[in-house]
Amino acid sequence: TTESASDPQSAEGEAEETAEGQADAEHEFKLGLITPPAHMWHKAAEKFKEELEANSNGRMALEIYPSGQVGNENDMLQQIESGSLDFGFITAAEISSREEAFSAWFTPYLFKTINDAHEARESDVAKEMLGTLEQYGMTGLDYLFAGQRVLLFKDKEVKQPEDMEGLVLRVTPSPPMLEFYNSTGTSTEGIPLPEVYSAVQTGVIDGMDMDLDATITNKFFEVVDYGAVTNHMVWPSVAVVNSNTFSSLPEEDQQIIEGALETTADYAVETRSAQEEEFKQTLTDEGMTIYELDKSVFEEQIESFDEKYKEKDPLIEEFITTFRE
Ligand code: 3HB
Repeated sequence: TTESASDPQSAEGEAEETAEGQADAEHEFKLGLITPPAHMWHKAAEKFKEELEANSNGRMALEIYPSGQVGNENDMLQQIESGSLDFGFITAAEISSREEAFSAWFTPYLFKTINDAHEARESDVAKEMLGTLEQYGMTGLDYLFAGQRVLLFKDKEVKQPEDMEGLVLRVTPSPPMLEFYNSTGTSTEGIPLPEVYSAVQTGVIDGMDMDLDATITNKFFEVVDYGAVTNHMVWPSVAVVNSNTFSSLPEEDQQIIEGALETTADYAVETRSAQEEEFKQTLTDEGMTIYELDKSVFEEQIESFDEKYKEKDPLIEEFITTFRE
């Protein structure tokens, strides 16, 4: 028994080791994220914690703050910049509002699967993007994928972009995502995840850009009837850390962090890609009509996105040119 018996973790298998590790830890880091505990990214955060604490023999400890407990993503970025929060798993969508290069990840239909995107994260161009965050006092360490984007509609089975005319669609507040929808002629509202449920319930929006994991973990199936599995964009979060926190660690500890994140990223993509069919079935069982929508219906939007975004930033151009088949 340890003095940290009140720690909820101590009820679990390796609790003693973890609790002791925490008591003795040289570094006690905090990590924030917007998603609730059932979401893939929270499971990934737990994996990161486990790896970090085990591989450092308890010298490093991590406390996780899910569900936007320490603020929305913009707040978390500010806290990471100032150093009051050490780590964040922040959506690339949020980061694209600050650093345009990250928009490249939202190039429509650039990747067939999240495994392809997971591989692309190892490319020089993806790493250069992470490097752009240094100017904000943040070090971008890795990318974690939580599936691809789909479309949910309250009461209309949308089969083509024209069917969205006159609808108000929720989009994550991110310039490239808004650009894609605006090019369909749809009206968009940028609404952060925690506010989406009531927006659709009260009829402020008629549908939303979402992913299957968040559809389930936020219970959107209670308030929408149709789900078009478009898989039109991948959905990365970026693992970021305050630059001073990271660079002041000895090389060996930096490598432990990087290694723990690498294992976490692999775990996330494997787990998530294996859940695709199960998630569609869950939503069907919850009474939704789930259907596939082919890439071909968005041909015009794809072309106009590539054209517009390649001109914005050399990293975006390189990214699109490298990965567009
Ligand atoms: C979102 O749609 O804004 C969102 C979805 C996620 C995780 C975080 C944000 O799966």
